[in-house]
Amino acid sequence: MKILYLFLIICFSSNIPAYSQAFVPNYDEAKIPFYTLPNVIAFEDGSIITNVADWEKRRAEILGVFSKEVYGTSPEWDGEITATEVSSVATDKFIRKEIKLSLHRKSKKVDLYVLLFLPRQQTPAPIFLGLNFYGNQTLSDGANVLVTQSWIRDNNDLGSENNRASEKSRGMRTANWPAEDIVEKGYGLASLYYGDVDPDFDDGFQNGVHALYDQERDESSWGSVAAWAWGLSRVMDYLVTLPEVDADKVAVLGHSRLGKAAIWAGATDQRFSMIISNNSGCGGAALSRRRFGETVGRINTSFPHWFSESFRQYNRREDELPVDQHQLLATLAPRPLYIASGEDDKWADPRGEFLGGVEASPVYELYQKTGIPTTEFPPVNQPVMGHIGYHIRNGGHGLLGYDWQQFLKFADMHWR
Ligand code: GTR
Repeated sequence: MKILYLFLIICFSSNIPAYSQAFVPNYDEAKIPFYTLPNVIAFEDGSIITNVADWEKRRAEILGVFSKEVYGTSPEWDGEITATEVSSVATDKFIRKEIKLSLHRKSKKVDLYVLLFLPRQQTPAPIFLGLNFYGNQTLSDGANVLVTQSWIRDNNDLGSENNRASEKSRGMRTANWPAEDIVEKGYGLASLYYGDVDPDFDDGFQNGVHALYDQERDESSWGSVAAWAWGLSRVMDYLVTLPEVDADKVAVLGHSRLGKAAIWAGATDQRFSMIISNNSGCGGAALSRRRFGETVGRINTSFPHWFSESFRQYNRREDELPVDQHQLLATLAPRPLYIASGEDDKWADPRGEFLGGVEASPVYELYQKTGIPTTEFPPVNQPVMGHIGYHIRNGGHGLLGYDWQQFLKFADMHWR
């Protein structure tokens, strides 16, 4: 009792929420609490779904629940987008363009800068579209790729200070975004800085694309993950207008928090015909009820701006969630979905990410597609690929060359 009292005093006096002080992540499979997942192919009343038409009704209900209780509801886009070419460079292998997309709504405007690599040998080209963490300038050595002017996290290695990016970061993420390998395989790559869409700090939703809308918020309003996903849809609005792009083959992908955004983008926008989640963890591909590594309570405490306020009622109450993440993955069916984990990325719960895919698979089967072709957790560096693909590679949290090689294989398998 004395100890508890002391602990509370420390929490109050240091202004740190008791949750983060008390939180100890579980990394032991044997200590996962017993849980029961909502049946992915059942209606809320328990009746089993046996056909696609019923599933699609259920799908709409499930998305409604995720909007209301998890990510928050994003507004319909009713503004206008203008595109201005900032630069264009052609090599014998690819064309690299940077385009400013200005989103106009009422008297407001937000600019998104999209970096686009298009292969020369393939028109129209299938495209991988993903948000990046540190600005377009990190994806290319090209001197004319703009250094982002948006708010950015400080990072010594990349030379960002006082929340501003610097020249030092130019080209420093090309290993994570291997544009040359991608175009060589006949695919295009489109990327934009996620902070252009919504700066990643708790700003009361005053800036980024949230600011395009009136700020009357309630507990189900869109958080940042939903805003990032919404931004991806605005880029899609633009990509579909380009003759060089095969709009039926646009894969949306993301790493980590941006993997969560990629999944939500795929769920809310059917124009994305492939979805790739890299190390997306809690609020992404991992089952929340497992409470392995990062948990709902922890993520809502560390990042209160990522999800809707209503998601917080499930802090430490995962069993009360009306949905779990396998149901979100199921809403992506029958589109190919790839889930990638890192062996040492325990925080993101690799096995929970795999199980998310396994538990989504019955819905793929309703469409006569194989989801993940095995229920056995595969060994490290041995990908499995059905209509849902999965790998766990060695190494930790990151978007690596190995991951891209599998994404390219998966795209070849489904699109060639
Ligand atoms: C972590 C967070 C994860 C993951 C990661 C990232 O701090 O707890 O959910 O999203 O950040 O985005 O790199």
